[in-house]
Amino acid sequence: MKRIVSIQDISCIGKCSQTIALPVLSAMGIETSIIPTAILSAHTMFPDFTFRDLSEDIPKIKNHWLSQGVTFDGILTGYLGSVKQIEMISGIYKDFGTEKNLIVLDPVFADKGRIYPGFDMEYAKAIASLCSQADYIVPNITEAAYITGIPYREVCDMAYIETIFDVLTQMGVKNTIITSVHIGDENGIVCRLANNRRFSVFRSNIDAPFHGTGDLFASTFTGALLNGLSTEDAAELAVDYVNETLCATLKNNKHNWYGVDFEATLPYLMDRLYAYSNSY
Ligand code: PXL
Repeated sequence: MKRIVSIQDISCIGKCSQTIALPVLSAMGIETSIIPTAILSAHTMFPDFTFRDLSEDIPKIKNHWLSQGVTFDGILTGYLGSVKQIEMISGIYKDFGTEKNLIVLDPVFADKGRIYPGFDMEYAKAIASLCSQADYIVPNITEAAYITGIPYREVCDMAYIETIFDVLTQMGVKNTIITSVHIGDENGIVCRLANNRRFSVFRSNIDAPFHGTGDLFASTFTGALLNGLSTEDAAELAVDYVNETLCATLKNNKHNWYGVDFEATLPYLMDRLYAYSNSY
């Protein structure tokens, strides 16, 4: 069985980060270890959330694992609490990264043109410096704009995306998937791989302002890669699972305003995953 470590916060209410990564990766057949970077009473869409920084624990957890000879097939990083933690994660990549394992970084700090509460431009610059250490980065379009220093545009086209890719390449980033790209009536992802191959996956736009969909994409994409899917298939599966989940959430008129019903669509994810696995 493949083993991954998911490094992101625990939000006690409001499905996102670890409370999405853990169940989704486990359901995809991957042993999922975690490093919680912070504990919040609820994700930051809630007013007055509490925040406990767990930075002190990160080196202790890392050193214990090193003393036990623990290894990972994958490292998935999401929401981090501070610039100091970015340096710690860089150390984790150096200590646990190998030629063979997979490092996926979701540089979570902004969406829809705005930086999330608690983050600033200093954080954006610091996370940009971590991007070249990952095998894949999966920023949304807002984060990609901040990381590259290119002004965010709500209405974008492929020429704009190419400008972002060019800067990311200059920064030494290997493979990038930009999410939440709206073009016309569609929403999707655009990918540029290290061998300069490009592809995109677009579906009809679903207008639903839920938190956690980026985390759902990153977890599913990473889990699919660890299950042996190609980058294209992993990205398509992740887009479709997020869309299926948004549709199911909106159909449930008792859904919460603060999170998606991804549990309801896990059977869809399993069916699709097995179909891909059997087709190779
Ligand atoms: O979904 C990303 C995310 C993760 N963790 C926390 C968040 C958010 C988005 O706002 O607030 C705490």
